Amino acid sequence: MVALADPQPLRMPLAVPIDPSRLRDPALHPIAEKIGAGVRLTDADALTLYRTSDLLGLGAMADTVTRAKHGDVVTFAANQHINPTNVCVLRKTCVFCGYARLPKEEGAYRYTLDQVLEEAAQAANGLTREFHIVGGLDMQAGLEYYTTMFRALKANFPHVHIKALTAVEIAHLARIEKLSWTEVLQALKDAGLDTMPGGGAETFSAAVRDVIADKKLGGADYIGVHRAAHALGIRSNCTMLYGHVETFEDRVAHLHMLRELQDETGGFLAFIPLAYHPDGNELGKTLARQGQPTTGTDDVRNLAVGRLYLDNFAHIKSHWIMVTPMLSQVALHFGVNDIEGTVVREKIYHAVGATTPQAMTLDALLALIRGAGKVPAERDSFYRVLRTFDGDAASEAVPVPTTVG
Ligand code: V47
Ligand code: SF4
Repeated sequence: MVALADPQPLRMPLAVPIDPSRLRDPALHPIAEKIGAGVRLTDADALTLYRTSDLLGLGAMADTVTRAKHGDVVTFAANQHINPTNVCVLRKTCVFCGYARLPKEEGAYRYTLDQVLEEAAQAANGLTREFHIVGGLDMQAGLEYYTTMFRALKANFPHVHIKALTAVEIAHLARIEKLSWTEVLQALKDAGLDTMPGGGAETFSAAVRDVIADKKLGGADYIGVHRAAHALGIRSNCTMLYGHVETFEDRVAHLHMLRELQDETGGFLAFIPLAYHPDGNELGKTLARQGQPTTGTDDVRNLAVGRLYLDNFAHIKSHWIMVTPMLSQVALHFGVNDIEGTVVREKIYHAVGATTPQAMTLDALLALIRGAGKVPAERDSFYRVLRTFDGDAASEAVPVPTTVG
């Protein structure tokens, strides 16, 4: 077992007093009392939080806990997304995904190493501190494809952290290479993998997976791969895809599994609820709310419930690409302390119809955070604050870029 890099997340529920006059729904009072006493919320409490119509009361509780953990600081990272291949063996069975292609299908691509390096070259500006690398389950992109890629990226951009490959991709590599998850993870770590992103979780419920991702790695195995990563000292994020066919009970069961692994390893850095986008994918055509994305209230509710139920997580992240920058700004009062940052050329969500920009300038991100009355801070991939932007200037003498991406 390898020690996990600091900082450790807060592993215990915090005792945080909540002003009962801010809660309109009486069902929230006993939950607020538990939070005030530092008592862990039950699954039934989480269901109450999902069902309450007192959205502002829920937000008040989530915001109080967030302030106790992070004050007014909201972090972001200057990262760059690279999606090296959209070829995926699950293309026909993950019916919510509009990004994947079969090998011979129009629009299919697989980058050569030179193409990856060319795309990564934007990091030469010195601003990008993290590559976020995910793609399809491509039979022609085995372990060596990725180890060669990571070694080359580290050689060319030694200052850039590599956050790469979801649990589903790790399991796929293990299967095609006939190796264990741990062997794959160790080889990738040796080649330069620093942390893992949280994609591929979807909703863990077997009944939901039967409908939306029939052949995909199951929830218990998603947890198993993250456990194996944490044991090697590789920290990771986790996600939950919501707003498709899942129930509130499914969401709570999903959060339960994440909280249990976090109790065990402390290896999760952040929880990121992902709003299902119905355009450009098969599942969207079958839903009653044809063409409609998730609602703003459901978006902030998922973030707030995550903040309150996942008491052993330090960071709750909003993904502005999917829920819009405006909603992400409001979410800063619903438990969010981190915003998916200055993303360069996001492809996965834009393949399913996201109309948000593909990248945000630093100035726009700072304005968004300040507009919510919060203090922006740039962080590294382990959530260590690198510089804060209180007032109009950065706290350190690091050159302030005017645009990123
Ligand atoms: O696993 C795919 C989701 C995820 C759709 O760890 C869809 O820092 C909505 O996990 N509508 C990949 N979502 C993205 C992801 C992520 C994003 C940002 C930061 C991090 C992190 C991780 O995107 C997939 C899937 O759950 N996805 N299709 C869709 N139609
Ligand atoms: Fe492949 Fe991932 Fe899309 Fe599923 S969600 S088809 S595993 S790229």
